[in-house]
Parts: sequence; structure tokens; C-alpha cells
Amino acid sequence: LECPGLDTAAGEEFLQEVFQILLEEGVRKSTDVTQKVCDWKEPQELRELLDLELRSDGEGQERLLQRCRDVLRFSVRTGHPRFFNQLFSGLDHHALAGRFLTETLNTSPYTYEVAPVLVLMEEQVLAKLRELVGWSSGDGIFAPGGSMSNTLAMNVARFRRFPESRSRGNWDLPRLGLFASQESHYSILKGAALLGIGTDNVHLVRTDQRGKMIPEELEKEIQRVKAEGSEPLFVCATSGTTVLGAFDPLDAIADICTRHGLWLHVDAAWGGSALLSPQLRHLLAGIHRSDSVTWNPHKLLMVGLQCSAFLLRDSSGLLTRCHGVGASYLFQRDKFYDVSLDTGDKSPQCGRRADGLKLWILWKAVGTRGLAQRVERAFSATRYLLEQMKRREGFQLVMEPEFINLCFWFIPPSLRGQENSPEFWEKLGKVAPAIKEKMIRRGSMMVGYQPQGSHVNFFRQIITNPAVTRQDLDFFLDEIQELGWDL
Ligand code: ABU
Repeated sequence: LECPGLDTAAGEEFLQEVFQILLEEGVRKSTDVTQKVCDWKEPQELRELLDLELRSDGEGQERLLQRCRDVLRFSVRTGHPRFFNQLFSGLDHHALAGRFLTETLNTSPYTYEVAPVLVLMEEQVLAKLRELVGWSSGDGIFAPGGSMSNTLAMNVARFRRFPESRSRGNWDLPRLGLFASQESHYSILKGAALLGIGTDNVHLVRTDQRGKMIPEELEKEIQRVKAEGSEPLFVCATSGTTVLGAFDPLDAIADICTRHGLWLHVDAAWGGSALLSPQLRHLLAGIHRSDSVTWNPHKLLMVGLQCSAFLLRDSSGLLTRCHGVGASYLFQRDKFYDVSLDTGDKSPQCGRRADGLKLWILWKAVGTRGLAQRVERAFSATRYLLEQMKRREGFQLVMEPEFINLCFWFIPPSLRGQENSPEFWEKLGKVAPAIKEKMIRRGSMMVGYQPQGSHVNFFRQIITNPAVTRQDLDFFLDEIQELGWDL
């Protein structure tokens, strides 16, 4: 113990090298359109290439640096302008700086004393997001992803109606009813299971052709569930469904919730960022009438995984009353500063990532206007792609996009003209997986596909990265046509 057990000089030298690698391979090369999006390897080949075994002795610096390079080389380049696979993509340099800062600080924003800067930034960012929702006061906390934010909403809703359930559990509660659309995120089911409410008590409300919840169907479901003796509690409306990008009619749903005294949560994980744009915020008209909102800036705003805000209209301390336990070693009431800044008890987590910092620094860098432009650019890029798609042979839309989700089939020449044959749709359902396999093996681009309801597999193209240019979008269409031509 006479001297430190860490060689800080060697550590710093190592980090300097790692930063070079990060900048060159992780930032520059990963966002360079002339590079591949991915370098596909079969799992066993990749295991061997990575030499994953953990041994008794450590390795030297050169070997470790090579390992860092390998991580970057064999990982998918989600910052690449031709990565369209998820609702997140792209690499924002300011937000990445925020992520570096967060990692370096290595603290939890549960108390002001260990994270003074981060607590204040979180407070500021949450207040700005609430303001965009239309609330001048309220509460909130960052959660580890939209699924957890949605689950927090259900938990707080249950607590508000049945405060005693916190201590007594579910055993003497009535059978509760939760409502969300057929297109809602799967986290509503997961959350119901996790909270002991039960997936059977999630009632999936019918949607229209565009994937929007039908308010009359919600009303009917509520009546039906009541007649069966359950107690309706919570409605989750979705602003930007995962696949189709549908926005539920919030005002009509809010009317129903008011009439029945139900908690209205809006899962705006994907579509929330449209609130920044004066030309797109109408998609969420009525959101200010909700009780809570999930909004994931890591998606459309390119903040980096993960950054999910759970926003609450209540400003009476409901969040802390619902989740708080007041651990005496963290949340001492006799501290010398304003202990309302010890926000950790708003969350069921203890250790928590400081996800507000990267959004704060990005917001400082580009301003509210810059964030809005980011959303509008993604919207315009989708319109460009849509127009081009309509001019080309073989592309068939699942529906006209309302937002950024562009859903389509590619019909190879061998299937054209057979649209009325009984096997057409079955054969078409095999096209997207086949094209996807080819593009991944080639490493040229990545785009997601899925079946949905009665629709066989179709592509869901998502553009969130402002680095994407017209050339990338033309390339996208050329590549789909080329890869699908001889299927
Ligand atoms: N929360 C679901 C997002 C998954 C996707 O990127 O499609």
C-alpha cells in the first residue's frame, strides 16, 4: 500500500492511443460513406477472430489496442450514412463528447453531492422537454430506455389510484385494465408482466388502416372490460408507432380518459421529437392533456443510446412518493444544501446513467432551431425517397408515410404480373429477408424488415441521420433493385 496499485502514466498513454483509434476508426471511418456498413462474420468465425477467452494473465498494450480496433472493425457502423436499420442512427460529435464526459465522470445523478453539474443539467433538459409538451411545471426522470419509461408510467398510474398498493402489493387490488393500440410498443406487455398486472389485462385496441388507435374502439373496450368486472386504469396512446410511424388521435383519446378518469400516457419515444418542429408538432396535438410522456431523444435527435425521458405533468411529488424509499446513506434530510436536488428517489433505480448531459451539450451546440432542423431534414429526406420510389419499377408502398417510417415491398421482376395469383404474397414475403441477407453479407447498407398484421414481410426505411444525402437515398433504391433483381 506504499504506492498506488495503478500505473496511471501507462493508463494515460494507453488512453491517448485509444482516443486516436476512436477518432480514426470509430468516428471518421465509421461515418465514411466509402466504407462498409458492416463486416459480416458467422458467429463461430467471429468468436475465434476475437479470441474471447479470459485468461489468468493480462495482455500487453499493443495486443489490447488491436482488440480495440477489432471491436470497431467487426461492429456495425450505426453512424454510417447507409445504416437505416433502427429508429436510431448517425453520429453527432457534440453528443458523443457528452457521452465521453459522462463516462469519464463515472457518477450517478441520484444526489447533488456526487453529481452537482449533472443533476442541474438533467433538471434543465427535463424542463425544456416538458415545455415542448406544453406543461409549465411537472416532474420527470431519465430512464434506461423507452420500455422502462413506459413501465414507470404504469407504475405511477397505479400508485396514484391505489397509493396503498405500494406497501400492500397487488393482492387486494381489483383486476386492473390497461389499454394500448394493436400497434403499440411491446413494452406495455412487458411492463404489465413486470408490475404483476398481467399481460392478460392489457387490452389491445383496434387500429385503422394507418395504424392509429380508433377512439370508438377504445371506448368499447373500456366498457367491455368494466362490464367484466375489471377496473380500467391506464391508456397508452402512441405518438409514432415503431413500424408504421402512426400517431394516435390524442385529443379524442384524452376526452375518453377524462370521461372515465383514466391515466393517459403518451408513448412518444419515437415521435416526441416532432414537437420541436413548428411544421410537424400538429402530429401530437393534445399531448399536453396527458398525465405522462415517454420521449427518447436518442432516436430522432441522434443523442446516442440511451436517452429516454419520462415526463410527468404532476408537480406534487407523485414520482418520489411512488418510488422513494429515502435510503439514509444517500438522501439524508439534514444535508447543508437544497435536498430537493437529490433526485434519485424519483427512480426505482439506484445507480443511474447521467443521460441528460449529452442532450444538454447537443442542445447548447445546435440550439432548439438546430434540433428542429434535424427532424425536418429527416422528414424531407423521407419525402425525397418516397417520390423517387414512386418513379421506379418494383416498389410498392404499404401506405403513404405520415412521418419518417417509409414502409414498402420490393417486387422482383419474376413476381411482377402475378399479383392475383394465390402464392404471390407468400413468395413476396420471402423477398425482404433474402435482400437483407445479401446486403449484410455485402456490407453495403442495412434496413429493417418485418411482417405486420396481415402484411407479409416488408421493409421499414428510417432516416434519422443528417449526414444522409440524396446520393445515399438514390444508392438505397439502386441497391434494393440490384439485390432483389434475380430473386
Ligand atoms: N423501441 C423500439 C425500437 C426498435 C427499432 O429501432 O426498430
